[in-house]
Amino acid sequence: MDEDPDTLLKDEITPRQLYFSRRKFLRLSAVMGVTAALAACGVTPSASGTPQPDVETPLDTIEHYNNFYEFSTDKGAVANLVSDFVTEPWTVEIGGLVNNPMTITADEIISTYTATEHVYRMRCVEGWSIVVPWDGFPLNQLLAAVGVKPEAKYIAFTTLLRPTQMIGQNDPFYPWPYTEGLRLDEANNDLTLLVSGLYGDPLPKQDGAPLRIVVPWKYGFKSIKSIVKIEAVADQPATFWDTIAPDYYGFYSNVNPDVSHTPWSQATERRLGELGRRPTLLFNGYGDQVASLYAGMDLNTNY
Ligand SMILES: Nc1nc2c(c(=O)[nH]1)N[C@H]1C(S)=C(S)[C@@H](COP(=O)(O)O)O[C@H]1N2
Ligand SMILES: [Mo]
Repeated sequence: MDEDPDTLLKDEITPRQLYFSRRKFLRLSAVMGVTAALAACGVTPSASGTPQPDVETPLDTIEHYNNFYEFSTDKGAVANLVSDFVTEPWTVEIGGLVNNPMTITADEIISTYTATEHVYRMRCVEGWSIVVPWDGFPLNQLLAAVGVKPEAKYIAFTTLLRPTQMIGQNDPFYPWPYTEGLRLDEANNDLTLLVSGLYGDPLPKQDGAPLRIVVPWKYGFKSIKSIVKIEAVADQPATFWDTIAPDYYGFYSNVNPDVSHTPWSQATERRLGELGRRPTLLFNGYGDQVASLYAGMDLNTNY
């Protein structure tokens, strides 16, 4: 970009939709040109073994197809219900078994740690998937700064509890606030991100503003939104979905086409925007980076 943005006429600015298709084109050409770019671009092997490029899901789709039960169980309704949700100021408490517990604002976290783009597949346990260019940084940077004590074996996360704005929290059926957890080594894996943006812009409220966790090799519900607490703990923490339906949604919930602990199969998925279904990959295709975390574990019983 050589032009001084101030000298550009309004109607010369590339429309957002075109900007996104241009990104798509660049990604595809990188895939065709350089084999080494395959991994960086998140290329998925197809059933036939031929690499298929992961095309980023359009922002418009990502912003209007949301699971965020604090607002609604209707995926299409969430985006319309977040307008009164106040995400500024926002405080995050980091504590438990750590040497330097801290209460820090989301702004401080965002300005202290450099966010970079990570294009990840996200696979929902319901059987759909998207490809998202997140802006974030590895959670292990923050955990190193607070100094996790050796007794800590897990990291527990908590979403804000504010039923006046998160109207879904008035439904007493659910164990609010939403909670999640990771084993410490999972939380420290470089793929696990603290995310503050999407497509180069701050995170939309419906996607978990101002800060969420993203764990791409696990079903989407592990990627907890709008967090206010991060705690290092000794014992495996209770989680929202494991509390509601432990037989369906185990603590690990690694994406696994062969283990369908839900009444429906997890073997295939519908990539939003595509016709038909594609095969689901073990660890959502991130086995190279994470399979070693589960060496010797029976994935059928540890779901
Ligand atoms: N706090 C909270 N986090 C949540 C959820 C939720 O209902 N509440 N839904 C989860 C589920 S099931 C999925 S698939 C993803 C969806 O993220 P997205 O709307 O940004 O695509 O968020 C996860 N994080
Ligand atoms: Mo999900």
